[in-house]
Amino acid sequence: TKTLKETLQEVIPAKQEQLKSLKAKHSQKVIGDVKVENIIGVPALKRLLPAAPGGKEIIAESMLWLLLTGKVPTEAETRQLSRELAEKGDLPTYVEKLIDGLSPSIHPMTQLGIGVAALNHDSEFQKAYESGIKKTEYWTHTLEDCLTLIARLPALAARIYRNIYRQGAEAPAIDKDLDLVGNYTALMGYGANKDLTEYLRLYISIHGDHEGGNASAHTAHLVGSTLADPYLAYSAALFALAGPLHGLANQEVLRWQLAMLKELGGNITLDNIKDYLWKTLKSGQVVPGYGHGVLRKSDPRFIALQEFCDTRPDLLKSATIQLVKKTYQVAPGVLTEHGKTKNPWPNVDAASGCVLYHYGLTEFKYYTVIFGVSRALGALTQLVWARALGLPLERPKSVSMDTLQDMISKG
Ligand code: NMX
Ligand code: MLT
Repeated sequence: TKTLKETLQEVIPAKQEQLKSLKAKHSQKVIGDVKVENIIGVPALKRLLPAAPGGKEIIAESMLWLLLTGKVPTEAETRQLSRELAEKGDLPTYVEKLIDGLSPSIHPMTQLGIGVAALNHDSEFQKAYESGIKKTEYWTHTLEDCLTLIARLPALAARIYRNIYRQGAEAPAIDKDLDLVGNYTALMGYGANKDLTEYLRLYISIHGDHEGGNASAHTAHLVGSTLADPYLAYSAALFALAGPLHGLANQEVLRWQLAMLKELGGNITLDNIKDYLWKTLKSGQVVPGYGHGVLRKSDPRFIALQEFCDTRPDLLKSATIQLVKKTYQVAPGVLTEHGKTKNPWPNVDAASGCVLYHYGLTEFKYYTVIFGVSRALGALTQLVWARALGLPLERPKSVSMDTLQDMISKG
């Protein structure tokens, strides 16, 4: 069985040639709009990618392999990657001490960003860069850092969870025979909760990537384009993810739903939900979990999470999940009538938190951290490829409004 690095070594030269030829022959050609729906869809991924032993849902390792290499991994490749990540997964003591020293009142996302940035203490890329490696070698050291970072994220994120919400709870050792998410839930103290673990496998796989242009992955790309190491680039990405228009919507949806449940009491009718939606909009707030920068239909990841719920009778009885379903019946109409958003349909965040809540992970301020563990898959893949293809420093042109007006008036 080939390792992930060996597989990448085979794939990269062809892509480098492809980029060279595209630039030489077609750099001025406009290719039109690419929609997310035109790219490989969630249902196909669910069918193709290996699950955990005994599980049904996609796991982070198979998604990472696909994202990095463009190939569907075999069962053996997936297990080998799980083991590699588990072996790299322990947190260095200096990061444990740093995180333990933070006040539990500091937001979990801030803590995650701090911990990830501090992990750059051990950056292979940084060391290799200082020793004067060639540009063609950048990607291998970047890959090393990216795999170490992905491997350590569960221990870091779980430590933050325990410090804030389960003070004094002991964490088990990382199980070398378990997948990344299996270890993550065990480290948080939910190892016995098999339903939550399966849900998190799906959640973490499908939140991993959404083109390169989403705010967090794009931030990692921008910072990475300065040749900052992957830890710094991903730490920056996490702070983009922590904004309420992006990943924090995960937490905001739950906060908004619980406030609605409290206000409506037992009266969860479609008309009452409509009124609550209008109240939210009239007070100048956005409806969290609805709208999107590029999607113009229900997010396929929202649908995948709904399907997860639809096959489990216990989930269908949950008050928060019923609320998600009822809100979906009326919110698109209300948002269309409101007339502002280009996309009145739900995004992934409209559904993701309520299942966590039902399975007992009720601390919704923590939810975006889980998104942060996941988004590393896509953002760091992009960084490896940026280095393999030698992409340049990102520097968009910036002009003042006066200059712009001048340019327009001169035609
Ligand atoms: N509720 C109320 N107003 C909305 C909503 C919404 N859910 N979505 C968009 N609008 C408004 C938006 O604020 C803007 O208003 P204005 O002209 O006053 O500035 C107008 O509609 C046009 O926005 P769009 O072009 O449709 O959306 P844009 O690309 O600017 O923003 C989001 C995309 C996702 C930021 C926006 O839809 C939003 O704020 N949604 C709620 C927050 C959310 O769920 N974010 C999570 C996104 C997914 N993720 O994980 O990152
Ligand atoms: C994401 O997964 O990052 C969101 O769907 C937002 C986006 O793609 O812009």
